[in-house]
Amino acid sequence: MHPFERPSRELTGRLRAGGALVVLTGAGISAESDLDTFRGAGGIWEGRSALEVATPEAFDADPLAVWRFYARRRKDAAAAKPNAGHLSLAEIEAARPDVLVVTQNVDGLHQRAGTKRWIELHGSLWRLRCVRCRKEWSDTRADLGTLPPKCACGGLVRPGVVWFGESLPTAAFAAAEEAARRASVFLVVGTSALVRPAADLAEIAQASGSWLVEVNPEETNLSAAADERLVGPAGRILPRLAEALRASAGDVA
Ligand code: BV8
Ligand code: ZN
Repeated sequence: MHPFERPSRELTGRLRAGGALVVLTGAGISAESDLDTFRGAGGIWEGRSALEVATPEAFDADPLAVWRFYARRRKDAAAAKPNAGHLSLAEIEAARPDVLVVTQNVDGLHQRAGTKRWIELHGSLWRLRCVRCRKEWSDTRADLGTLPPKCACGGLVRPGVVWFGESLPTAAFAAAEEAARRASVFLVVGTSALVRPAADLAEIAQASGSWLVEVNPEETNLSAAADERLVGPAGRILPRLAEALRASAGDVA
């Protein structure tokens, strides 16, 4: 299987035949919106271990330090704009009945790009949860003011994200797994595919007959298993996929 920059006939053919498309996205799709990835050079985790800021133990030990890390990410995500990668996925979804975006990202950029059918496997920066009364709510303010925020019940509030060692939301993961089993094409965009069980969805999809396509400028530990690799940034590759699907649908390009 050679790395290409243009979608193969197998890929466009399956989608033209009305096959279900599931897209698993990671931090790489938001890189061109100037949001740092986790593990690349200059990545979010660089200079600190994820275990210092993205585990329940880290939060228990120093809620303020963890909140400072997430407050920074909220500000960056609020200032970020969806890029051509996010927008192309929303365009593909608008033209087809059966598209689902399953994201590991917590930045909310898919929703801001117009994607309607999405699953957030790792929660969202824009959800908060009280550690005492367990209430969970949405809060889209870029700046929360005093940190750490407090619930009306007086309890400490934490970011509504899934930390390492915490289970993924059961219903969300079950729905993602079900969609992976049904997918005719499973597109993996901008993820190092290291974090599990999210990364397992690719194997589940391929084992159920999906055509597994990776969109990434780098090799990952999924690259060898992929049926097709589209090598390049999502902001360049995904508009090409949208264009190939428009052309094949007979639209005037
Ligand atoms: C759990 C929080 C267990 C929010 C995150 C086996 C099974 C289950 C669990 C495990 C397992 N083995 C190990 C585990 C534990 C752990 C895990 O996977 N560890 C790994 C690191 C070894 N998993 C967990 O703890 C999970 N929980 O399973 O609990 C359990 C079971 C039962 C009962 C109780 C407990 C929870 C995992 C979720 C952790 N939370 N984030 C936040 O702060 O964001 S994970 C974190 O990594 C982010 O959410 C991120 O989405 C995720 C994955 O990172 P990527 O998105 O892939 O980003 P990365 O930087 O790594 O890669 C970027 C890629 O983009 C690169 O490939 C790059 O080349 C590419 N790129 C760059 N530019 C572009 C581009 N691509 C396209 N275009 C570009 N322009
Ligand atoms: Zn509370």
